[in-house]
Amino acid sequence: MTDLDHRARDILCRNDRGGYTVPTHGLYPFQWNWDSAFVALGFAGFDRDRAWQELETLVSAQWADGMIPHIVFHQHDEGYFPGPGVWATGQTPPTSGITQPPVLATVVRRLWEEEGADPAHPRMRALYRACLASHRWFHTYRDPLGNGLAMVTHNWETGRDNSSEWDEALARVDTSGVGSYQRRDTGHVDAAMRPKQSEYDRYVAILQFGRDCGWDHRRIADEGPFRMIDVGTSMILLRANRDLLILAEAIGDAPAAAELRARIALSEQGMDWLWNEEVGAYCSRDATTGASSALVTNASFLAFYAGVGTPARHARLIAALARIEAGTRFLLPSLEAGSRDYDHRRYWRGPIWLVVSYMVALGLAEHGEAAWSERLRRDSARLIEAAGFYESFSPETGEGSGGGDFSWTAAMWLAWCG
Ligand code: 9YW
Repeated sequence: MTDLDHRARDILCRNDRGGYTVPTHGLYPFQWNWDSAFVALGFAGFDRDRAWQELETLVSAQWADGMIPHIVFHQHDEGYFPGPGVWATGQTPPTSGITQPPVLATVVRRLWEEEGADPAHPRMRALYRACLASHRWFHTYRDPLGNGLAMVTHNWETGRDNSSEWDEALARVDTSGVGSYQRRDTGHVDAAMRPKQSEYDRYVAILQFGRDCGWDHRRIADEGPFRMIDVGTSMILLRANRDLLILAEAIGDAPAAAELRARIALSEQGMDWLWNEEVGAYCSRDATTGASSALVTNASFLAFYAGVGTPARHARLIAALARIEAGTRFLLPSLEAGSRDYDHRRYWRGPIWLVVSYMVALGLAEHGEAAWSERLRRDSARLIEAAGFYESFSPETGEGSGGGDFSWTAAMWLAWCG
């Protein structure tokens, strides 16, 4: 084991709060949904029980309607805004009222296969049921166009919080009733690495809309102030449905398998609508206006991970990757340099996030693009080697940004790039 292997394990163990892991000490003191799925991959290499437990603790907060919340507030901490009192979801344990990208089923499949793929595996079977309920929640509440894509009703649900993709939709959000509040994030890290105040007001306004309708997910989906078809969530959900289908077939759950096959076919077709021929990439679209973001982000390349696209489209995506590579030092930036509001230090407007790089690299390898996949892996390793286990990294300088000793970055070192 190398020194960095030891450090990565140590970060996961130090961020362990007993059955779940905080993303980083201070800045994010609770359990986050997709973080935990990636963190389980990190634990899997040295503590199998703890890996499963991370996922089980997450789904213990699943709502009766099937939603797996984006944050679970297991213990009190004043250091984060918006905390449980602001969300006011009335759940036990307290949670936020929105979700995050459903990577869970894909991780469950991987852990289960690593352990011999026994259909009777009790922990897999319990998590299978949780994933099925969560995917059905997406299909019931988050497919307003009936085309198998995933709508998000808050930019936080995408996990790519301040991506430029949301700017136009956010600009329409009324912030006049937001009132005063105290941000906590800028007390932990440099404000230049975080969303701007005007953006934060909009995030809070969307939250308040959900809270004011008692977290009625039907109403939020129909009338909410922010309704985007997110390319990232849509691709991740498609992949997760494929992985869940493998589990359904192994278990012998024929009705669910049939349902998942139909869902997958619908999504494969629906993805056409996200393809922007002019840009040569899959882009998010506004569910209200139908407008394409026309932006190439790291999520655009999740098409490989989801298994969608024709050879011609793949060629255009690879051309976009080559163009991005030619213009920066490290892959894969969250936004292409030169795009509107690109900023190599500001969160999801440029910095590299290793969990997205990992999913993209996996998809590239599965589609015969071994050299590109390896390039992403090597760049990710170099970033950690030079800067440490940061939340994200500048694609230009390689410097770390956001929180340090970050759980999912450590997990990516252990499970993928290290
Ligand atoms: C916030 C925890 C989360 C991630 C998100 C990332 C950030 C939290 O941190 O959001 O308060 O802004 O954008 O993807 O799950 O690591």
